[in-house]
Amino acid sequence: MSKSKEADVAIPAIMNKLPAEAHPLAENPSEIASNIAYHARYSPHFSPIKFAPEQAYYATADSVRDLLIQRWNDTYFHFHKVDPKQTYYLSMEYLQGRALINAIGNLGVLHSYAEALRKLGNKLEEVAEKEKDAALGNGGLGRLASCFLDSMATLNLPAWGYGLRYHYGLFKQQICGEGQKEVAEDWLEMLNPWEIVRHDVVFPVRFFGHVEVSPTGFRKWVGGEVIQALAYDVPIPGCKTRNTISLRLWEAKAGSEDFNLFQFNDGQYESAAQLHSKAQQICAVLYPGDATENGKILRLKQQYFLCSASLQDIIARFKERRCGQDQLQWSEFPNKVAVQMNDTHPTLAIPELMRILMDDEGLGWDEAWDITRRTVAYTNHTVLPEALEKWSLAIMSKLLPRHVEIIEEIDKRFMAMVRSTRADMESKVSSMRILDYSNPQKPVIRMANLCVVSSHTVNGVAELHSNILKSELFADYVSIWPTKFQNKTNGITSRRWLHFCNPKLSSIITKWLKTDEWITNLDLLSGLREFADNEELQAEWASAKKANKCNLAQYVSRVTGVSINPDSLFDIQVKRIHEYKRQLLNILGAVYRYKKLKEMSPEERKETTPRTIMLGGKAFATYTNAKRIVKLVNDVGAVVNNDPEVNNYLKVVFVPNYNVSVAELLIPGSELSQHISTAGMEASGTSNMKFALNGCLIIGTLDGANVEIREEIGEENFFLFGAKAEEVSRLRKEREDGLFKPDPRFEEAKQLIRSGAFGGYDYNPLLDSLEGDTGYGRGDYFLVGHDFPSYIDAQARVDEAYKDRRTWLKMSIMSTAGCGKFSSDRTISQYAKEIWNIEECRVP
Ligand code: F58
Repeated sequence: MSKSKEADVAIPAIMNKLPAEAHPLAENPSEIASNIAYHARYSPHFSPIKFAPEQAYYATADSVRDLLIQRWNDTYFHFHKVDPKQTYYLSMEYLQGRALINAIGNLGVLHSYAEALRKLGNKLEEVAEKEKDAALGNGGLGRLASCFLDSMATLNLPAWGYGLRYHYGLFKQQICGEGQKEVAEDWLEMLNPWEIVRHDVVFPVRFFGHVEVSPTGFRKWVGGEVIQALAYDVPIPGCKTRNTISLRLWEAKAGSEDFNLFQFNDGQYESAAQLHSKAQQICAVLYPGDATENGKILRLKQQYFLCSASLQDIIARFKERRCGQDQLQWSEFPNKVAVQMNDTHPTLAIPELMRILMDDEGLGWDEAWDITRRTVAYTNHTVLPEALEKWSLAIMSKLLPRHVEIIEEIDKRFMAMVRSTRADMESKVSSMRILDYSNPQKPVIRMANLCVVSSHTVNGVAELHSNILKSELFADYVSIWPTKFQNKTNGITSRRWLHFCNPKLSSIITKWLKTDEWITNLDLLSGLREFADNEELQAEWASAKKANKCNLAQYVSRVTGVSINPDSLFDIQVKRIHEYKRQLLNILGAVYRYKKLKEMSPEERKETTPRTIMLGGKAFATYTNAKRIVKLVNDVGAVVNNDPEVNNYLKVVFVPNYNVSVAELLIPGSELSQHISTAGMEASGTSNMKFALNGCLIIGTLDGANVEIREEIGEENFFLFGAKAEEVSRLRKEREDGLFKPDPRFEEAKQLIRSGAFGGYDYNPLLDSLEGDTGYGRGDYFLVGHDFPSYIDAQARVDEAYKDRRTWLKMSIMSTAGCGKFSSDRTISQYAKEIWNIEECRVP
């Protein structure tokens, strides 16, 4: 080993000088440093000679864990003693991202940890970067669940999350010549210091089998395969409070009794451990492909595994807290338990609760139904028809025969109720009922209908979206249950999405507001409005933004090799790639800009506003057009960025592997962000809130939460364009009737791509989705062509506005100042009051 290499890996001298002593609850830098040294020495995960950032990360995390566990225990005991009504949030997805900075920040020891690590010869930021993202989700829905947990803890609410402990979370995206490549991401590869395995919390979960009927008519589900669900708890610390709640993730296991030693010794290794291998499949990956029947069964198994384990656990706790009482009062259950279903993925919680209450606890239908209905509530996150879950009755009957009986009974009783009370709705019954026999060969269960019929409350995630639910998707139900439907506009946690990811802007805000109370009371940001014109604030604001842009430019250069100019306008669109989100509109706009720049004289170019357009996001592995869009962005970037005539004025960058940690870098460095979905199609969006909160201006349509953001920050601070939601169906109709006349600028942009200017790949199939008037995947369903001219005009307004630095800075400050409403603390308080009926339960 060379000398310098040796020095690299040797334990720093300070580690030997510092006492390696356990100080599990330390809050001052010296004791924290000793505690980290203690963990490096006595809970080693590596050979003992190293203390490089990776080793430092694990020792630091172990040290933080001590403090977390103390508070998490205190919270558990406190809830147990007080026995308040508690909410259980059921979600197939959580996009937690990294935990270290968030944990020490919320615990109020961030600076002490930074100082302790400095004493040990490390930088907190470098150590924190060693953590892999926990990416147990696809996108907005999963990240929302994670923001909600942070707010539940911060608001001292008695609430828990339940989810699955996937071994491979969302894939890692690599960009190669062909475009996106998906690579498995083993986030648990080394070990996960943020979880506590609970060997005492294990429940059996059955699949397949059949229903036995006793002579008295009692029904019982038996046989099939039984897999064990084992709990892993992830402590979730609140901010400025001792309350630390749990995210309980289930892992699937088979027991030693299921291991056939005889077969194994006979050389039949696979069949000896068959159940182990089936158990292993359940939590192997997030969202397994469901094109095949096997894939469908596996996805359904995952959903049921989450629901069954969580409900058994909830019921066990309900009973435990009532032990000693002569008779359990089941009617009390909904006064103690609220279950929130994050979209339809955990719908099986409904028949599962019914099954447990009837078959295991011996309640009758009416009582079980009353309890279930008063317990569960459902959040809808989409109106896209292809995203509304439907399960084949045949598959469901095979996997969950007892649940199918229960679902059929719910369906039957629902139809009877409608027919007996609303004869006028007879014609609607077939579309409202749960079972859909429109193809009698292949009947399906409509999960959203099951949710609506069985929940006491149904909510959308932004005002526009909730109104669309009420007036379109669920309109018929509204006429039966007018008070069942609510709106809960989404929110984001200001801790992760401003305070921790943008410390520079955060300090400026605290300085000008003369308090850091805004971190837990985001409405206080409105106090910035009075300083929006102040030159001193504007100068500080601009310098924080510039520093963040430089930081981002370094990152982009590291991961893509493209150098970008921190003085150009940083324009970002990051989100899952989907045709309705219209990344294609963005890239067509970029192509049009490139073409115009090429046509200009060098003098004319100097008058333009230099731009760096960044896009990022993952495409579903089987979504062909989304993958073509990824490739197109990369191909356009390769040409534009290497064109010496224009590359001082325009760069197009695809930022690979967009995830929570990448978002934490991109958002603080952004100046303009694009939220440009076809109106009516994005339920809410939450990154729009994150960008606006960080002083980034939005170019966007009147869709999802954009509508409310624009209202809050002022229409003069928002670059609006495009068709409105109520115009969309008319515009589609007009197009079908051949009335659409494309703007010549739109034709120019498409033509340039078709000409092969961006390489030899055949983009015709992608661009053809924008042509014609009708047909599947044609006729420009997402109205890119219709909105293109107003988009280009809005972009021209952006270029002009950016030239006026003071006005731009004022708009940026006004954006942040107007974001108080979008705190997930506000959203969660509303759920607590208006849906769950739960109250604060603060640990003393
Ligand atoms: C998103 N849905 C909405 N679904 O699209 C977005 O507008 C909203 O802000 C967000 O929920 C939070 O309410 C979403 O992310 C998914 O990721 C599905 C997960 C299951 C597979 C299909 C996509």
